[in-house]
Amino acid sequence: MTEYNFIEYTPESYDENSMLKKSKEFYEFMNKRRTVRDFSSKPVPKEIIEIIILTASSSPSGAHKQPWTFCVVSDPEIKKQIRIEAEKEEYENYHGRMPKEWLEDLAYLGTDWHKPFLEAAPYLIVVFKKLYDILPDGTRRTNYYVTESVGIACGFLLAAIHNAGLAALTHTPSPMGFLTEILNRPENERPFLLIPVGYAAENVKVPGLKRKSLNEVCMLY
Ligand code: IYR
Repeated sequence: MTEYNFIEYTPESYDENSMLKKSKEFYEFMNKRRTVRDFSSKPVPKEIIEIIILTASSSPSGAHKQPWTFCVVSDPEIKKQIRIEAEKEEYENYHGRMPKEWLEDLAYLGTDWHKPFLEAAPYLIVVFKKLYDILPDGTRRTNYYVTESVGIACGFLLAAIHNAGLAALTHTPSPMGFLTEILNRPENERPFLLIPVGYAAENVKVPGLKRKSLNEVCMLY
């Protein structure tokens, strides 16, 4: 019979009042998170970023393959290269590649092809998804539910960034192939998200948006 390495696990448990209080507090805390596009250049200790990435990497994944690589870019030269290539693509997006409806949907965000945050933020976390693993002997081992897994890990990442009192932007320059080249990533990895991280700029402004109510997002059966 196969022996499995199952170990004891005791989840934290709380009485119902504490659960309610903790849940409300966590909701209120998470509901304060906003995407920002203006960053302070104030430095952030690298150790904080590393712990944030460990949190992201603690997220569940298909067959526990952890099919992600988080590239942390702080080198100003590499940030500049990324900005130049992202702006080239975004220029095309805003000048013909994005259909009218998309541009209309983005209008209230005030975005355009200029991406100064790619140099201003102290860190760019470039998340890659690993379609398969390459074993030391060169053979391929497939990964499962890669997009779902990396999406969940990015959710953990954004929550950890917010928990640290830092700000982030989930940026998706499109297409993102230039990130593979600039960061010299192997053939089994694909760029997934580009996340500038740092302190929000002083007096930063964000769009005045409303979130959907529980009734709009939740159906009870
Ligand atoms: N990638 C472009 C356009 C853009 C698309 C969506 I969907 C957004 O929520 C925001 C922007 C850009 O970064 O400007």
